Amino acid sequence: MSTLDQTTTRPSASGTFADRRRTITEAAYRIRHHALNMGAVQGQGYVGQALGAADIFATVYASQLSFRADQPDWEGRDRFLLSTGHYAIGHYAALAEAGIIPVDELESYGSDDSRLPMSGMSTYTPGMEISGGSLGHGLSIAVGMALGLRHQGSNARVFNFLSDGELDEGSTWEAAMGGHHHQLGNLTAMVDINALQADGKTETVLRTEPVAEKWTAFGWYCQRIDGNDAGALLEAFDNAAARAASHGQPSVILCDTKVGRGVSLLENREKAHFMRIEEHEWQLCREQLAAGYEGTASA
Ligand SMILES: Cc1ncc(C[n+]2csc(CCOP(=O)(O)OP(=O)(O)O)c2C)c(N)n1
Ligand SMILES: [Mg+2]
Repeated sequence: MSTLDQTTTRPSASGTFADRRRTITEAAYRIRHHALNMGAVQGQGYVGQALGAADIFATVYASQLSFRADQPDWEGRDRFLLSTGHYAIGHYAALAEAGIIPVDELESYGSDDSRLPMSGMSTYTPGMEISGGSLGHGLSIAVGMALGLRHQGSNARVFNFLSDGELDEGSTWEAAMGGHHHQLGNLTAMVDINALQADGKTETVLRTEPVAEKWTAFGWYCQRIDGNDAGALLEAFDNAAARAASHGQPSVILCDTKVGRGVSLLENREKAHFMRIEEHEWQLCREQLAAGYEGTASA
């Protein structure tokens, strides 16, 4: 939040690259920390995805998105669409980090009557643009929104977060064609390639590689990066914005990430899609996260 001005919270592109990267690294740490605390309340959840994608969420909210924390439905906002409803735990943590929902509310994640259900719902949560639990629909909605905003003469941008499992869905590729056909420079997709799905490794469920070549063939400006590297993320999102301005072309950023990133106990879990974590393990997770972060910060 520190880089955002108070009225219209378009993140500042000023400051050195190192400063901007540090802001993202710090936000990503807090997002991971929040996600562990949220998971601990239920003893389970999609914690691995939140840890894996924290750097992506942090980069988008701290360096790209224009929004008003106290007015989440402000018309001029950039739209962040969470296609993967089950990643909501990570998104809620990012919304709290951005000041859109209170940090104290995070502990209600997954509880009855909470505004933070386990799968993201637009009707429940401020800042949640769509209900993305039925996978493979986010990009189609994003294309429609980007088109609609352009028709309205709005400068707002649309960001769509997808998972590698969603590349199995034909609707994703129909939407990709639409984004190219309409030359939607106001649209940026990011794909969390964690090589995992509910039924096992992505390569064993449906071989989608070579992914970059596919997006390029579909007419998108495609970059593939280490999605757990804040510097690489920042550079890729900045490149995407510049490309949109110069070419009016939709962008996709393919982010290779590691499930459970930052907590070695969870990075090596065999069943990682939906994690059950024993009561005594949560504190160890927090300690491992903090130790890794302090190691990075002092490096
Ligand atoms: C249309 C649809 N089909 C199936 C499911 C059931 N489902 C929920 S999560 C998931 C895995 C999708 O892959 P991915 O998001 O890459 O999994 P992760 O990386 O989170 O393990 C599936 C198949 C669903 N929610 N929607
Ligand atoms: Mg996956």
